[in-house]
Amino acid sequence: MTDFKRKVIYQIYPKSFKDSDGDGFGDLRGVTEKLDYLQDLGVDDLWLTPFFLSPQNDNGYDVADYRRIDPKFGTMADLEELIAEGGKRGLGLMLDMVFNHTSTSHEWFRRAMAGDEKYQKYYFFVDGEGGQVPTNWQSKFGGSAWEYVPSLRKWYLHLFDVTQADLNWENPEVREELKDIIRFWKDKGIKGFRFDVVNLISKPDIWEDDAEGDGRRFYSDGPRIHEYLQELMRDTGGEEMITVGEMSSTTLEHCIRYSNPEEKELLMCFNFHHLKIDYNNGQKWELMEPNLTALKQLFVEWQIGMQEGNGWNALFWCNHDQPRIVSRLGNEEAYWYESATMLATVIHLMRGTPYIFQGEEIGMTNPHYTSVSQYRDIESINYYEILLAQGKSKAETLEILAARSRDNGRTPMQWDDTAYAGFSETEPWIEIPDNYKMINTAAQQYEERSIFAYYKQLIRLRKDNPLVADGDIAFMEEDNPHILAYQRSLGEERWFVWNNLTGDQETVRLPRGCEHHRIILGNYESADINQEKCEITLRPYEALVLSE
Ligand code: TEU
Repeated sequence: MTDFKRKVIYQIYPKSFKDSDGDGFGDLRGVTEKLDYLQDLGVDDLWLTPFFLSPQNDNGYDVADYRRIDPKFGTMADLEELIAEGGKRGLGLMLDMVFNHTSTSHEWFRRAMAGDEKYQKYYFFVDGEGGQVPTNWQSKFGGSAWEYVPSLRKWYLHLFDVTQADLNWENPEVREELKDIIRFWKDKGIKGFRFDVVNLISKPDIWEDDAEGDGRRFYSDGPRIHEYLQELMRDTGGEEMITVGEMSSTTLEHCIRYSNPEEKELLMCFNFHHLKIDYNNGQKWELMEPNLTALKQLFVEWQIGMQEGNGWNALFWCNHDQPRIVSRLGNEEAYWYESATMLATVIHLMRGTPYIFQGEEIGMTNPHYTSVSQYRDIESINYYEILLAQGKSKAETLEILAARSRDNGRTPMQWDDTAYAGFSETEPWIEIPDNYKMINTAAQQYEERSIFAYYKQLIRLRKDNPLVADGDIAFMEEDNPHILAYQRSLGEERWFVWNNLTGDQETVRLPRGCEHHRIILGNYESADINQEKCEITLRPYEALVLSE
């Protein structure tokens, strides 16, 4: 499995992709309807977020049965059709395995609650000393990470919602159950897996309070994490699959181990450090202007670090947990096209495998909701109350949600300018941004100068040029916080990639060796290169790629 370096993966949030049966809720047949569109874009594999049986308290990340499809999304026959139709178009399917926790509606948890000791050992049911909560750890969605069960006189651990109970990977029976689930889906023709918060699965041996934080330092990249991943891959034929781990609050050292082929763990990992550069003091719910210097430093650290350690990055800006990147780091009004295409260039030509989140390829924006009633996400709704209780005004709280809510990435895919953006024939489960009349696939798919066409070119470049997949990376303009620039090289070949991260004009030096260049790609009609002075002037949000 080495072709993953040549691939571009497309993430689908099925609930918001395409509704085929008119209930306002996207489904698997909706995905099948749009396969030609995805083939035209040129992506390789499709990662679908969870559509398994679930009470949907966390939009499917609370799984009640890993082998059944939630009727809201369709049937097993629908999935089989999607696999077959995808296969005809060279599109492989990747599933999202939520193995850190199950829904409290899962049969295992229900049996545990009914007193079955075998299943209590599948989770962390803990006696608190003197009836006290076992530790002061906080749930990532707000409040304590422990819930008391009076009938058992024990507490159970939930790092996420109270209806998402953490599984006990220390128990070998749990590990065998999870391996069986992988085998089940592989047999159905699934090509790969994205493992949800997989670096949180190994918990410490003793439960202790965290005097410094919310507890994450005890369980992120926990004590037996590498052993568990190796075992899972060894026993399920991991080397035949596309595998990516979602790593929460991780380190470079661990990610090298997760993705270095010699360790036989995963092919690649997501980390989130570059998406916290607008968190004030690391706090998601405190707004701050993006720190571009920090952004650059993080890219340098992770790109060079992973290269030296022979690890592999999953490259991304957007997913179903993140605000839209053009709203966040770009300028969605004055430079919508330029900033969306520049940000795409940054990611797609670095060393790693790029992921596109549905709608990113047409420059979809945040919806700019103004009322709490427009939000659906459990985290947003919890934090609305938490922020108000902290004394923030309603207006300030709504401003924070509008910038930070995970719902920003979950609005329906904008297919055309008809009612409900062509997503559904009826009112969708979550409101569509007003700009769908202008921003939609119909307006872009066959236009020469469109964000869609630009993404298509970036994907093509990776397929046609081994340098993009296999080349080395080195950074340029390291001291200029406004320009993110790097070189890629393979053998005799060398490319230079410049990205102006700002709305101001910037002049940079043309590097030696680049006097007789060729323009590979750019998001302005022509490049402003002064050959005599050996300079390039980069206009607002300009991206420019030259080869020697
Ligand atoms: O997300 C993991 C995660 O930690 C975050 O991205 C989370 O949204 C953030 O810390 C909250 O501020 C994954 C899934 O992508 C997410 O949708 C699930 O809710 C979560 O795991 C639990 O399964």
